[in-house]
Amino acid sequence: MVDRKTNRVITLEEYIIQGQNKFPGATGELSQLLRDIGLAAKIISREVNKAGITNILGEDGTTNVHGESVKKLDLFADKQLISALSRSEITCMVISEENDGIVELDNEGGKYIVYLDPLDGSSNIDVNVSIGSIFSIYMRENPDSEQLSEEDALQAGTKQVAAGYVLYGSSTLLAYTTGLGVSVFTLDPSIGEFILSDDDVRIPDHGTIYSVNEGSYHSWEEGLKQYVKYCQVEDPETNRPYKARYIGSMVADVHRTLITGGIFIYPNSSQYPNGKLRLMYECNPLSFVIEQAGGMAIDGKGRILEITPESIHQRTPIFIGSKGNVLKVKQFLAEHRNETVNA
Ligand code: AHM
Ligand code: MG
Repeated sequence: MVDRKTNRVITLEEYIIQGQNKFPGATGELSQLLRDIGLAAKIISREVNKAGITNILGEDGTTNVHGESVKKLDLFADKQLISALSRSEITCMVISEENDGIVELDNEGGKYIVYLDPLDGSSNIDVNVSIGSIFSIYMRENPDSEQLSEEDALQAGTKQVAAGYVLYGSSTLLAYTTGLGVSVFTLDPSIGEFILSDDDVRIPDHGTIYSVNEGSYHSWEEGLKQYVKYCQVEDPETNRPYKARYIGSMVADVHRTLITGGIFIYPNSSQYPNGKLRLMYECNPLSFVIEQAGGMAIDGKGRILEITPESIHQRTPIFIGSKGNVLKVKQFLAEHRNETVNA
């Protein structure tokens, strides 16, 4: 995307500074934090792209806090992001999928708390399929308290001051929101800069793609089974049957949903009674982005962003995407749960 006044491309750095200048008195700390994440994203992207030739692919041999095997690139991404966030004395603590408890940074006065999924979709790493990094940023609620604790970090998604993701796909892109719409940048590897590609992405109100792991069909509740059947029925008036697409990397599936419209679902099931995906570093940040683009994200009943968190690694079911599609699945779920829908 080209700056209309100067007729030249806009880099992530320039865009962040321009945004900051719109708020007289802004300290520039959030801008610095976003730039730090941008730097880590470039380093991770470089490593993801050459992973096959540097023996970094594959298992690390340990398991993370969820008992899942840790891939080497997961650890690399975790270290890069945490070290980037330690550079400027802005962030006091990080919570990451790869670490059991909170990670306190050596910045006592740091105002910000950052949640990270350093490398999402890790089962796709070894097979050259898109993966991503997700971030979610909060202000520390009690900046004067001496001891940092998990309680400081347990805030509802509505309190996020910024959130976004990096997608390592056919190109690397970074999308983020600070609550003023969604901006997307594409990495130009020849100059090592993220270049603005869209500064106000809008998700279509309705889409014709549904995205869910149908292998788990038999463990779903009845309302979801019926909704997926509805998606598959032929009805030219409503453009059905819809297309099914499932990458297995939430960042990639949600990014496609943002651009083309439709719905991504990771439901509760008999296998995962509370869903599989994590509220604080997967569902909240992506819900903030999708809502800012005009879409919707619910846990089957209420808004994801309004969930009061009880633990930093908590899971939630998620139904996220175009308003039309999310409202439709909500209706199916409610009908079969014998509830009334207040859409
Ligand atoms: P991860 O953070 O360990 O990579 O797990 C999260 C991923 C999501 O990216 C994706 O949507 C989901 O797990 C896929 O799970 P499944 O294989 O059960 O469909
Ligand atoms: Mg993940």
